[in-house]
Amino acid sequence: MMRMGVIVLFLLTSAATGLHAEEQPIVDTLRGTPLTTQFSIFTSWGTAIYNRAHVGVQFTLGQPSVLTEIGAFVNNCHTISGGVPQCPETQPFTVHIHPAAGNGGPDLSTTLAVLVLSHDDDPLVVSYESVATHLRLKPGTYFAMFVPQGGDGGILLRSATQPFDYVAEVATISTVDPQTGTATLSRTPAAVRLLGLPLVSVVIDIKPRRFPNYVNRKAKALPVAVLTTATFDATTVDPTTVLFGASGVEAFAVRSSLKDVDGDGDTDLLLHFNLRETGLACTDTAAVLTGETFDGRTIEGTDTVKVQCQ
Ligand SMILES: [Ca+2]
Ligand SMILES: [Ca+2]
Ligand SMILES: [Ca+2]
Repeated sequence: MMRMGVIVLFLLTSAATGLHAEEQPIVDTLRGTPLTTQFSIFTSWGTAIYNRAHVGVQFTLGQPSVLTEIGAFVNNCHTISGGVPQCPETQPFTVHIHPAAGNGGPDLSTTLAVLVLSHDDDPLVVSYESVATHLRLKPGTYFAMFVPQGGDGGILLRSATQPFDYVAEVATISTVDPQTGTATLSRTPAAVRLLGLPLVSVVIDIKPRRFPNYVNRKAKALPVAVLTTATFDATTVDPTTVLFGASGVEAFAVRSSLKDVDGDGDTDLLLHFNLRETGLACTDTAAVLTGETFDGRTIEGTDTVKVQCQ
């Protein structure tokens, strides 16, 4: 007689899976290096960053997204002479976000954000310096350019030997001379990480069930509904996180309620905004609503307006 072993499969379900929005790497060439690593500048090599050479990493978004963190192993100090740093008051690097231009490099005529990296204030070590952000971006190709402040300079880490041998993974890097606009594009090891979250597009209705959406600037309150659809449950939106206005960052809701606004049998979210706080101007033809769901997903919706200014 054969005895059959009993195999018990434990199906583990993680509360984190599918329930909580988690930042996902858009670019990650760190090769798993602990973010606390400090590489000695004397045994580190990298792409030079200075006022005639801004260095950036290319990234592509396949869906509307929120950029949540930009970081890199960088060091800045324009001169280290005989082992002694000659940069008494170094300022942190900044990061400029640009869309890609037709030639493949960054379009410097359009700056979507300027952010300031954290700063180790130690010219002799290369540290992971980063910034948290909440930048909403459409699908497309972009560059995060590392830009020095003043006459400073430094490196974006490529490789190091202390405290351990390290070579970053390859990223698509552009080096730009901001004075001439000359841009080069290369595949180069560079220790960079960009994190993001997919943006959930929602259907909103300004002045529910009315169209066109005439906005009388003399009115006090403006009602806006987030509609429940086959793919989105508006009751999952945390009303305290919602912002609405000309660009979607202006006004918090002064009150909110759950009701079937469009009469299709499911429950929608109805919000009221103080019109004066929305920043809507006579020339605006659309308004944007942004916010988060209770489980941390970022939402965005837009609707047309006709602002009456007479
Ligand atoms: Ca440093
Ligand atoms: Ca409407
Ligand atoms: Ca409904």
